[in-house]
Amino acid sequence: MAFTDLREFVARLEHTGRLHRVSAPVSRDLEITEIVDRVSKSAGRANVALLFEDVEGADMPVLVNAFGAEDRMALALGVERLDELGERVAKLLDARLPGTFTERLRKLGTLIDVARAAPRRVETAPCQEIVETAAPSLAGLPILQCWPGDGGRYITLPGVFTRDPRTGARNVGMYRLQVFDDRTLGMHWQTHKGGAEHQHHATSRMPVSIALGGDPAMIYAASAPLPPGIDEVVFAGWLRGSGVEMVRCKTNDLEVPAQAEIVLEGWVDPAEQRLEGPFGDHTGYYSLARDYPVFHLTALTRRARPIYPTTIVGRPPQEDYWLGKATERIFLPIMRLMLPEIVDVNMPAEGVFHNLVIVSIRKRYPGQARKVMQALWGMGLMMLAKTIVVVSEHVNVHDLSEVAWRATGNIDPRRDLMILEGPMDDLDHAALRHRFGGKLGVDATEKGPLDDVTQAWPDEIRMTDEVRERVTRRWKDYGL
Ligand SMILES: Cc1cc2nc3c(=O)[nH]c(=O)nc-3n(C[C@H](O)[C@H](O)[C@H](O)COP(=O)(O)O)c2cc1C
Ligand SMILES: [Mn+2]
Repeated sequence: MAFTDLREFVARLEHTGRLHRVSAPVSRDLEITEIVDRVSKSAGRANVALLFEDVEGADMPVLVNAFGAEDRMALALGVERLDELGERVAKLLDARLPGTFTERLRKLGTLIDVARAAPRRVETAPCQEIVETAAPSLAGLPILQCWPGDGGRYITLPGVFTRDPRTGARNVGMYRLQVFDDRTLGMHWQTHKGGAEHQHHATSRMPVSIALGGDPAMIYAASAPLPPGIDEVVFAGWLRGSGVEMVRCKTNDLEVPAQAEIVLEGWVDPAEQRLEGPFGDHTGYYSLARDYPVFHLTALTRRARPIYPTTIVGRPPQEDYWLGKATERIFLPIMRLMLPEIVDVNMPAEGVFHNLVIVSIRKRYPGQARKVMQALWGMGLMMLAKTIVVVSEHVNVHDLSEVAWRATGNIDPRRDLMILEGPMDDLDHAALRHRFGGKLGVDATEKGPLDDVTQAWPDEIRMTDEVRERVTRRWKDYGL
């Protein structure tokens, strides 16, 4: 089921006991962070979405942690388990394969979903109930200072809309924005991202629009690492099962989701840079202040009574872990399409997406674990993965205790580690150079005749089925 907008999602969260309203007055400087950090790191029902209704100096509520647990992330995308999304993608990819007539008919149904995913242009939009073009200002927005060492206030849950200056193809990315003043923001699109690519090809001022809020699938889609040229708005429409309504901006020729809460219209000059940061980042460290492009505001449009959506990043786990988990589940079938030996993938919270990727594979020939690592390092934003650990197909990649056991026991470091160099995330603070550094591949699969072993590989300890069943059957007899 698709949500029309953020408030519908909020209502559903509240209705299902997944949202807590904080009516006590709170400060947008650090206090909200400390509350959210505790809530997002707690387990079970204590981890809820938070709607702060009385934020000092603001006349709109602030929504945080709406996506910060598996069930809320799944709800946002209209499923019960995130794995269902991967299953939908797998079906879509399979639809092109030949089959019997009825099979193909059924597959056609899946394809028609794609046609329904196309965005729909509308002329009037809730996000333009109020239009400020004469003297637009960010001053009315409850933009947070998240951490004590931050260089200022940051918008943290935006969809940044741009078009490729050469082809007109759209990109939407989630890139944080630092407030420089009431009309100027730092545009933190990192080197390898879609917005930076567009800027690279721009020869003059480039229109940029920023949407806050909108239906939750669209918010999520901004964070998804789709291949260049694939439109996040179509992807959001496919996730929702219905095209996203788009409206033309007032002061540039971009379109934004009509159902957004707040829209910032403006431009970026490809020649202009300014020091952005530091910012308490999702690595758990402050990212250093560096030069990034600058966004100039030309209009602020919004609903009459908007909700301001934001997120806190910091030492994991935080809300962004769940946005990433959705991506992991959705992209698994696509990885499998290229690398059919892949069984499962886990990017654990501790690895902050790019620091640790655990992959299980079906191994058939020498060097296959290395081939998988190298292919992943060549696949989209997987290029930024620092450590890739490959385990055998029967290993549960989501059980970090099992992975640590196998990955330390099953390797001879002289044979099974591969160290090479490549592009690194802008945020990697340990790389030898900014954005370039070493990568580690760990082949933690069981070794056998394929792998040049000189001593026989032992069997893993397992009880016989017969005895296991007997003991289960007789468990009460033992008085345990
Ligand atoms: C909460 C959150 C904040 C993010 N902040 C940034 C950021 O400041 N800069 C950046 O380049 N990527 C950031 N990302 C990651 C990008 O959104 C992600 O890489 C996405 O793929 C970008 O879209 P693109 O592939 O179209 O460039 C953030 C992700 C999340 C979930
Ligand atoms: Mn993109």
